[in-house]
Amino acid sequence: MEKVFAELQEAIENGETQAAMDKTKDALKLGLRTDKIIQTAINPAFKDLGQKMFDGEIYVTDVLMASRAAHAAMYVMEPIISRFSGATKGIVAIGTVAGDLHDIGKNLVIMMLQGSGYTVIDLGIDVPVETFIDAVRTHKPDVLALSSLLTTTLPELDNLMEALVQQGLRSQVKVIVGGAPVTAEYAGRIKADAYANDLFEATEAVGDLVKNRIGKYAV
Ligand code: B1M
Repeated sequence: MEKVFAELQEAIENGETQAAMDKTKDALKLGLRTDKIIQTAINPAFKDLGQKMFDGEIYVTDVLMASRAAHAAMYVMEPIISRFSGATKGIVAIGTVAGDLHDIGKNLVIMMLQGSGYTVIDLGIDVPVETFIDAVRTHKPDVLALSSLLTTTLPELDNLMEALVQQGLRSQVKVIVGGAPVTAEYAGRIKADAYANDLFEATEAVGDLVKNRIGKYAV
């Protein structure tokens, strides 16, 4: 069992799209759960790549190839994760903030939310504050979810919170923030409603927000 995780991780790190798809199929055939596959093969692949990039062992292009392979693995799992059918539990508008092009984590959060029964409006990457504000007006989501992977784009989270207040929209939507450099402390400082560390916490936190509960991810 560990072999298939190691092989999938290796395929992703090497940017081998077909192998990543095949290994994901193998893992599913072995009866392994999608959350286990994400936690045990996909997340570690990017932890490793991040370190290698930091150490100068690989280049951005290598990471891009790996991202493609990870997306292919996620594509294989998507029908299983998103097979929830029934009335929506709530609407979530999500995007990666302006200046930030990272979307692997955001896409995992989306798959998990969809799989758990939420309607998700994906605003994409490099999303300016105005687009988030438009989405609140147009789609009236229960929750606005912001992802930031760069320290330099963290102030965008604060800008969005300020814009919501200025536009008189703050009471109409709950806000959850996440992404590697985001902390619960920062989320509290900018007066977001919740912070989540990973896709599992994000889904649980959204559940609390939709039900107006002060859950363990409130900040
Ligand atoms: Co970039 N990158 N990157 N990168 N990259 C990081 C983030 C970095 C930590 C690498 C490093 O230096 N060690 C570093 C940021 C440093 C910092 O600011 N603190 C960095 C940098 C510097 C850069 C560039 C500036 C590099 C350059 O060009 N010199 C550049 C910036 C481009 C831009 O955005 N403007 C850049 C570019 C890229 C690629 C395009 C090559 C590629 C992104 C491809 C893509 O996303 N389509 C990339 C990648 C892949 C990474 C690393 C290696 C992996 C990120 C990832 O996908 N992780 C990353 C190093 C690392 O993280 N170890 C790195 C896997 C993913 C599953 O985890 O995204 O953390 P993550 O998501 C998690 C949680 O964070 C959380 O749940 C997810 C699933 O559990 N989460 C949320 C995320 N969003 C959430 C929202 C929520 C709740 C939870 O609620 C709303």
